[in-house]
Amino acid sequence: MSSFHRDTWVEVDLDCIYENVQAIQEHVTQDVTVIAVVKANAYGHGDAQVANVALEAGAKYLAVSFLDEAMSLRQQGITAPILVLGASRVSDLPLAAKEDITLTVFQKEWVEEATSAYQGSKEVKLHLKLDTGMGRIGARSKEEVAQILELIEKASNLQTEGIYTHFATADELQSDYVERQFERFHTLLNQITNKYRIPMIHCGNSATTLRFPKRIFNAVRVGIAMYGLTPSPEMEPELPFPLKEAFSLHTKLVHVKRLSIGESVSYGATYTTKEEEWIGTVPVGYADGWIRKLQGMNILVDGKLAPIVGRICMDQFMIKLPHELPIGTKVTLIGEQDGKKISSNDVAAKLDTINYEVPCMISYRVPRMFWRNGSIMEVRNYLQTNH
Ligand code: PMH
Repeated sequence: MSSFHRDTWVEVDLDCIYENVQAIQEHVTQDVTVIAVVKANAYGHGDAQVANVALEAGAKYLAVSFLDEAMSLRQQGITAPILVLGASRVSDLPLAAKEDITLTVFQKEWVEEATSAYQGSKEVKLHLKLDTGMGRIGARSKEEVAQILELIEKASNLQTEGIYTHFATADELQSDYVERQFERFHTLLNQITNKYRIPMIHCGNSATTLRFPKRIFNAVRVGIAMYGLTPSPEMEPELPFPLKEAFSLHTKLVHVKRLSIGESVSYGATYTTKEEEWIGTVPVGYADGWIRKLQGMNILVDGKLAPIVGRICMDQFMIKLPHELPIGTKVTLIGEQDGKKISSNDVAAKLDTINYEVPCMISYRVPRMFWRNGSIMEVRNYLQTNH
């Protein structure tokens, strides 16, 4: 277990993630493979810790964005299958083979190059990505899909294990666009499935999985819901089961002072006291991902809301305290105190962004503390290299 030497930390409640994955598995039935999306350090929650608990709860596959993220999981002892969702280099095929990592393919040229460049004897599993309207990566035409599958079929060391697409608007209750994507996916699949036997077919992110559990083929790629966050505010009233938010962020007051009327706080002197005020200094700043736009946000101290006053600095900011409080008093930026809660949704609303961005933006300077079965299971300080 690593140690840390600053009084600022993230808590990840792995019990919440366990329960969310179980609920998702029940929702889609046991026949459907849950692929736990743990890219970007599991949306800031800790890649290996989340992966392990998701696998314990029933997930059978993991997904990351690029090969280094998959390697990070392997280096932490994870042996479950891992799908890389983004682009990989042809020259990394031997590494993917050695580490048993599944790659996404979506270009005929890439597959052509791969079939000539990769001469290894060990088979590499591939999932073919189709672009049905996301407009990001994916083969779009019937012709290209057929050519890619044929090239892979001919290569003895490549296997098409899966075929998938990604929806752009599944979290919007207005369903026209997602219906069009479903339709295009079906059309492309129809020409393939009588010719090839592809074991895994998937199109579901969290929103699709929660809203259309009967239409998600035989696997789902679930990220945000596993972390206990709703894919969009408009889906909140529609949730088929409650989600448990796993991520919280805490710190402690490092300095407390009383300012008299007319005194200013922080860079630019943008905040001036209107009365005698108790001001607390909090050792978190924009380099921790707590960005300057959060000036004015309320956070929790002593069970009460307290506003951030003055500009947020790189490593510290100030709050207006409800009254005098001792140094060392716990401050909660995301999470609960005395029944009051600040959700990642609230931070996202303040920043005019989506909740996905909030745990992702809390930087590697902030250690993660992992709770499991009601007690601390592990602490990870990313600034220590011997973790
Ligand atoms: N599949 C793919 C291909 C993805 O890119 C993502 C998330 C997921 C599944 C999981 O989605 P969920 O978290 O909504 O369940 N990708 C992204 C992204 O690129 N930006 O925000 C989320």
